[in-house]
Amino acid sequence: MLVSWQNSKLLGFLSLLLVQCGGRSGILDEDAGVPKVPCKQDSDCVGDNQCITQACVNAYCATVARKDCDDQVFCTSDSCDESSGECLHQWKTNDNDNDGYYAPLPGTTPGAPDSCGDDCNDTMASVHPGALELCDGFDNNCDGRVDEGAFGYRTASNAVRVTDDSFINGGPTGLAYNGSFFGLSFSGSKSSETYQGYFSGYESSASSVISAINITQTSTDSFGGPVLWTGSVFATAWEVRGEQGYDIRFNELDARGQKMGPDLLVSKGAGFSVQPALLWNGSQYSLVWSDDNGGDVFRIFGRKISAQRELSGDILELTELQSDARTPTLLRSPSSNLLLFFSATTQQVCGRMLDSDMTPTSSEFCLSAEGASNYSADWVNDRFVVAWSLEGEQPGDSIWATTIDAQGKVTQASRAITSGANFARSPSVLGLGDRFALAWTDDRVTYGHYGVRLSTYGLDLAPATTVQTLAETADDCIDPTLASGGLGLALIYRERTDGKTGFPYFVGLTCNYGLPQ
Ligand SMILES: [Ca+2]
Ligand SMILES: [Ca+2]
Ligand SMILES: [Ca+2]
Ligand SMILES: [Ca+2]
Repeated sequence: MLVSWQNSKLLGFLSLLLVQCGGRSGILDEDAGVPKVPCKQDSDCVGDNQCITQACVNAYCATVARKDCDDQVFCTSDSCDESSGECLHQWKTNDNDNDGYYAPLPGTTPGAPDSCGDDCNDTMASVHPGALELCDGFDNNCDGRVDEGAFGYRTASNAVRVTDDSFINGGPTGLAYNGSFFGLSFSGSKSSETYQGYFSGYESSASSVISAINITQTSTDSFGGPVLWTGSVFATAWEVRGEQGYDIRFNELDARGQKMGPDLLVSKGAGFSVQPALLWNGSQYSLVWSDDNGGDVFRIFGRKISAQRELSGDILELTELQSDARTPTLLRSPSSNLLLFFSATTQQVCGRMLDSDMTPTSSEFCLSAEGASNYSADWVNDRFVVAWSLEGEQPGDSIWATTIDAQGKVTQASRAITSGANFARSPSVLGLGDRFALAWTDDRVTYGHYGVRLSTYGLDLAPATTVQTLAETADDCIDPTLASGGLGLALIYRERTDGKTGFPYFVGLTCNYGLPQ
């Protein structure tokens, strides 16, 4: 409700009358610290601030009334414009993707009465209540189910090699969809050069939108890192080799892959700061990485970064010295954050709950048996699904998974969720609301030879579709990563030409409709 200037003057006049009748007792504490203005009558006390009423009290101007702008609406922040005296009612959350639906308050469920917003994804304009459900890997209509009606996914075209012939080695590191194409990061080296981190763009059809921009641009080795889309920019972080060890840098990229500003140095000090992982919570970034601080044991550290690409607060220590912690990831539920890491001491996948300020809210816990290797996780409906492979002297024959709730409590004991191969490794979990997709590599087609598989699973970890092969070539296809977007999902993986060399590949996936295959 907006109150006009005239009305506000009238209200001021009425309150002045009331004050005068009451013998000038209603002086407010607005004037504390303000120099006193002498007066003889009320008309001497006309100030610039239209939100207050002043009167002459004991020969000095005093504030006797302040305009009440409270609209009794929980989801608005109320204020008064001092120059006009108009009440302002600012909605507490934003509509960042301009689809007409507000984001929920942090820590609330979209559409809940206290959420002040029902947009279940405020980085995508194609997602909001009532939207048409498309095959795009997102829950367009905010009913809690992604691509409902689909029975899994299949490749939409042939896979493309991301690197051109100038590269002699490389591997993918990150993938995110921006509403029109997938941004992809990879590490690559050209003949006799260092490794560098690159950024490319692909449509679902695998046609190139942005070709291999070197985004790390260092004279020493640097590598690609994770990529996410905030709704307006891509964000990425990477590691750079320096004289003393490695450092972590961060930047944002626009839709052409161009940096939004100078690189931000996030880690500091001697030693190895490596393996960055990124999370965006709608208003700021959380960046975590593994760091030995110049000592012998790696721990996980983190730092917040503002939407203006500025460091926010100091470096936070997120794990304890008791375990050698590597390869962190950070995930978000509506009410908590989950830090996952790999304990090199016990060879286990471990974790810890954090609040949105990255303050630990639980002690550390481990989810896998000893002997675990690669892991992946995502938030699915009301739980985190965490998957890993086991690796002793050789890889185990299955991908394992468990589920934990938003407080970190295990809700389903870990168990093998794939079968039918001799060796299985490198899971990639992608939440689909009421189920999840899992990509992994195994040798089910030819003994000892890796191809990329995909299946979807229910919340109870039971398979919902049969296993699809997404990549099977003369070379091993390893290290798959899934992301939502485009015609459904997209997959990046590495085709390994021998023990040491390989190249990153991209392929779009689309929904299978009809009977399960
Ligand atoms: Ca919105
Ligand atoms: Ca939206
Ligand atoms: Ca849906
Ligand atoms: Ca969809």
